[in-house]
Amino acid sequence: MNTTTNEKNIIKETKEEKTGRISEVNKNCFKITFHGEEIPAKLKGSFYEEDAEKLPVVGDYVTFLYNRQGDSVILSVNERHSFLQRPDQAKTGVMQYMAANVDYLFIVTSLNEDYSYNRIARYVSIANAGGAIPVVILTKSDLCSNPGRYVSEVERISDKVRVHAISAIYGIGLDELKDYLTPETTICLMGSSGAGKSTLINSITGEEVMKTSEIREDDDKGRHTTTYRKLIELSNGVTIIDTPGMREIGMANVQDGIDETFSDIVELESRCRFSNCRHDTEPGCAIKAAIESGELSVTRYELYKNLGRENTNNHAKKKEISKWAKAYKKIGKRNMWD
Ligand SMILES: Nc1nc2c(ncn2[C@@H]2O[C@H](COP(=O)(O)OP(=O)(O)OP(=O)(O)O)[C@@H](O)[C@H]2O)c(=O)[nH]1
Ligand SMILES: [Mg+2]
Repeated sequence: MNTTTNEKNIIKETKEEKTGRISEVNKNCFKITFHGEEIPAKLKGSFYEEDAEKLPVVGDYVTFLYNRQGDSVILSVNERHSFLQRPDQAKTGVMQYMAANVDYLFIVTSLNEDYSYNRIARYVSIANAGGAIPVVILTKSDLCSNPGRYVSEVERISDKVRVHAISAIYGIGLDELKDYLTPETTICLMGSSGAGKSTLINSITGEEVMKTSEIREDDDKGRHTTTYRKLIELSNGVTIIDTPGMREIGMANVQDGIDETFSDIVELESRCRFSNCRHDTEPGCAIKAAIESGELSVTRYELYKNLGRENTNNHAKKKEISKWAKAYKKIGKRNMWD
């Protein structure tokens, strides 16, 4: 790909490559944090030939040519140590790439109508698939008479999940989060609108870094106050990524994450007498035996099966779509009047 005039000018002016971190993405406009500054940047032309998953997302470390006068140019994305993705809301199987280089995914759910065991399990699988550690934060404990009940329920999803019940408003449970707030750590917050993600960030930082707003009284739903993903570097060396509330969270490309979340079920399956056991009427079925003895709960097993099924269906859709996209790209490159 040819270097554009703008790119040439920047190369002439600085000739210096720097490394920074993507703090915001807005279509083709990016912001990079670099020594406490936020620098506007665009992509080098050759990126437009790349697959979507190779484009920079919030949290990516990038090499760029620094331009003090205008947009800097992003040259490449450094290798990621974790990468969070999910299928888009329309369930077309097209993936949405959410954040990179996240150490802990804070799955934020409030202890009101928003609480959903099923949704938490989905987020946990996404964190496990993407290489981030899932931490469930049950917010608004001040509005709930028995937060402990929910904590134990979430703990039963997987032994790989950590759970904390907090109240950002009353400062309850915030001390427990200190262990995560260590220098060079990146924490990403995800969850429904109104769950209290931005409020929690403000409580952690002790400043109003993010805007928050009241939820609707009739159904406890939020107002989509945070509208784009935003990376914030705190003075203590912790990096936080706030995200807009998500209505639903689908499964695709995360079978490994589902298997990790439900590793005990995978292990039980491997103990069935027949390797192709459908856990139905086959003799020597370890799953049925575990359910009968009470070792495995039916609800949890059903959840594992449903998430797996959804993941497989969406994966098939994704493959079909990428076949179409590739064919379309090829046609697009030929002369239109051929
Ligand atoms: N009672 C109570 N209210 C809380 C708590 N945390 C947040 N809230 C309230 O919940 C409402 C929504 O909080 P936000 O922080 O804006 O929620 P959000 O998750 O960032 O929402 P989006 O930006 O829309 O995704 C606000 O009115 C907060 O004051 C809490 O611990 N207890
Ligand atoms: Mg918010």
